[in-house]
Amino acid sequence: MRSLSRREFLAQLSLAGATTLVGCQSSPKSPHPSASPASPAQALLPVDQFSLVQYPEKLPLRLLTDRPPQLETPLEYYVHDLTPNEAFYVRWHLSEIPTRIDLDSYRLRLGGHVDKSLSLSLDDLRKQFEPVAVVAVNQCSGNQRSFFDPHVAGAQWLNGAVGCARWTGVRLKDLLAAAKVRSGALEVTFQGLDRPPTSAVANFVKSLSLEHANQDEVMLAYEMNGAPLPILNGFPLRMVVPGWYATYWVKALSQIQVLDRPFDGYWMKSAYRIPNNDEMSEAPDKLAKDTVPIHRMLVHSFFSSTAPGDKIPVARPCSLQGLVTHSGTEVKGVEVSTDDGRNWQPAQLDASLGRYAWRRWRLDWTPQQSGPVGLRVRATLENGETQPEQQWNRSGYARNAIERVPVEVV
Ligand SMILES: Nc1nc2c(c(=O)[nH]1)N[C@H]1C(S)=C(S)[C@@H](COP(=O)(O)O)O[C@H]1N2
Ligand SMILES: [Mo]
Repeated sequence: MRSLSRREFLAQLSLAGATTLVGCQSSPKSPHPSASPASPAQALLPVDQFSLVQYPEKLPLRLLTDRPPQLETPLEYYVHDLTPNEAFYVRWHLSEIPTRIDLDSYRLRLGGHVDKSLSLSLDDLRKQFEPVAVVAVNQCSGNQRSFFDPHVAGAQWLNGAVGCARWTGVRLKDLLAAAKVRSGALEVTFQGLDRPPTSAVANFVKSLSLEHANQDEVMLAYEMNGAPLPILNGFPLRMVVPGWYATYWVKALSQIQVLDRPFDGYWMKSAYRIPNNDEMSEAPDKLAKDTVPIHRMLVHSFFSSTAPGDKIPVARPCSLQGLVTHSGTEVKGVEVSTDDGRNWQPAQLDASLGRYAWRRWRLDWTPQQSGPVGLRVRATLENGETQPEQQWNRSGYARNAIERVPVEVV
């Protein structure tokens, strides 16, 4: 992809928005703002239950918290195969986030259990290492947390803490090779420029095993969809860990440390842990004793065309669609039920955008009678991994139960 100037990029977005048709809601409109913003600069109206706010370089997004910013992508933007940078969700943990970065003084430092520590400007990274690109899904561990029953504390995301982008940058393994990792190295840690308000809160530091850090697909990205990263999404450089939840995708990356021992920082040892089983699931009255750091994304599918409470006209063709997220195994099939799970029909799949991308599904449906309907969707991967009816954990992570979207045929 040729890199676009910001103005050209915005122009493309508004074009895409204006020509894409979604959903089949009758009026009054769904609680979500209407699709196809005429121009990305044009503010969408705030709608009932939540307010939209506009941050620098961003379209109006759904506000969850403002310090630190947690901003959700409204459903309408999931018409795009690559989520526009301006609409991409935002999640930070610490209140002191970078708001201005001077590229003259910015350096990425790599040190620890290596023979040759590195200190690289963004220009050095671009010039000294081979550029690579991947289309990959970035999904917060807490995406869809608001749907857990019983309710779980934490940011109450709907479906919008996920996006898919084309990330361009350099392979982490090429930097590790340049630094000559010493034998006995075990793990690699990553830290950005954000800081806690007081020393009582731990710096946001994440780790990967050295083996994972050396996989081909693990990257440090300086571009997102052909443009520099928005500051809220990690300018000038962020980790991209395809197939894994976004908690490892450290933003405004400034320090990489190679360790010869396991890392036991707060954000690995205490936070972002899940029950140690394939379903990442436990029961509220029988919490798992054994937990592990969250890792690969579980398969999950959702409706991008349709929101709870939508009114769908009777006897008119309605094109349902949505997306499947997963950790990098081919999608075998997607099934949709328009009668609350009694009958399931295969949906059509769009062409794959790449191993780590999401996959769009579509199904045309002409409802025959009016009344309330429960829409459901479930995806299965080639390795047999599929979505369960029930799944729950105390932190509200990695939700992948089969969703139900209640709508009204009118
Ligand atoms: N430096 C830094 N990087 C971070 C975080 C953070 O708090 N600080 N949060 C992580 C989490 S939990 C998520 S979900 C993603 C969100 O990425 P986004 O804001 O670009 O959507 O960033 C990850 N990288
Ligand atoms: Mo997250």
